Amino acid sequence: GGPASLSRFRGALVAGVLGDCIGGEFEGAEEVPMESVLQHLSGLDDETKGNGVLEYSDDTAMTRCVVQSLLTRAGFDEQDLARRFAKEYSTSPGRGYGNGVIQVLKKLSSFQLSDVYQPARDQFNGRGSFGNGGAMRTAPFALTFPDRFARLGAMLTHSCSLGYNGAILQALAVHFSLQGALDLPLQFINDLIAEMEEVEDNKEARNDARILKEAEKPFCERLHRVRDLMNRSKVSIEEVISELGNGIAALHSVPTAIFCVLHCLQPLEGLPESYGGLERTIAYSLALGGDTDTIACMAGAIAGAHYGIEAIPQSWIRCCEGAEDADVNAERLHKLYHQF
Ligand code: 8NA
Ligand code: MG
Ligand code: MG
Repeated sequence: GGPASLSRFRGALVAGVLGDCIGGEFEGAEEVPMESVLQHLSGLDDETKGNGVLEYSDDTAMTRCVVQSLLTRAGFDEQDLARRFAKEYSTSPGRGYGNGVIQVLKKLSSFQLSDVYQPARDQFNGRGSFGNGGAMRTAPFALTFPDRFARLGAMLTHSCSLGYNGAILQALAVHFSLQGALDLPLQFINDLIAEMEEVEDNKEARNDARILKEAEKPFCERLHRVRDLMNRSKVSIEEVISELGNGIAALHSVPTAIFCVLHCLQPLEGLPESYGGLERTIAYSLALGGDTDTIACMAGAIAGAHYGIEAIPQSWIRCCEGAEDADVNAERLHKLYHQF
């Protein structure tokens, strides 16, 4: 509890929105020169802009559903959350949802649905989605019970273990960061590996990994790569992309987001000296290209939890749709959690 924890939680929810809104500019781009990133970011300081000019996408739209559901139901309620996802999609279908998840969201609108997890199970010939759509919306779960809620919250759309385990990893990363764990980066990554060793230690995970020709414990393997990259003195963008990925699969984006945060704890060559760690993290995430909005959203949430709300530039908040809402709701959710 306490003011430190409130600042961190506000930071997590607000910086997640910023990553999504600011990162949308480069979503799907194969190569993003740092120069373009810095130009985009310096445009946010332009006083003539501002007041929500950068719209949020599916990442924030779904995170807002999670927040509203937790607040309204005072806890996790899959029926309520499923209804909110479906309603949000039918109200604003143009927020850049993944091609597969749209089918789930349409089915979730149906009134006579007895099992809200069934539409997700039917995806991709019964394999379920391994996209990062479950992981991108987990920050609100990170204050308490991150693994259980993140898993259930993700399974409403992502029933493949490589999808929902990515959501668990992202929630755990935000959870540890909220507790100040990034003060000891090596301990942080080792703790995540230890947690994921257990999370991936079951039949479903091993089966999915085998079918998709991944390592026996795919997220653990990727986290080991993150640790190897952390320990290197110089790492190029190309190496990060080839080792960790920048794609729409949770496996190719959650460990990447974690790496972005770790890599940006110290000043980086090629980034303005005026930048703090939070700005560095967002800038670096965008420079990777690929699924930039989602990777910046996830990295933003982890970094925001570490640096706190005070580290976030006001001008960035003013430019991003939904950033002020996220701040107000973070306070409400923080209050609610501390009644438990
Ligand atoms: P999803 O569940 O539709 O998954 C995204 C994509 O991953 C699918 O459309 C498939 O191509 C692929 N995929 C997932 N699981 C499987 C599987 N088992 N077998 C084969 N292919 C599979 O959507 P999501 O909610 O996970 O979203 C992931 C990303 O897509 C997010 O970054 C989101 O922003 C979105 N996205 C949107 C745009 C856009 O048009 N604005 C561009 C890129 C990504
Ligand atoms: Mg998006
Ligand atoms: Mg995306």
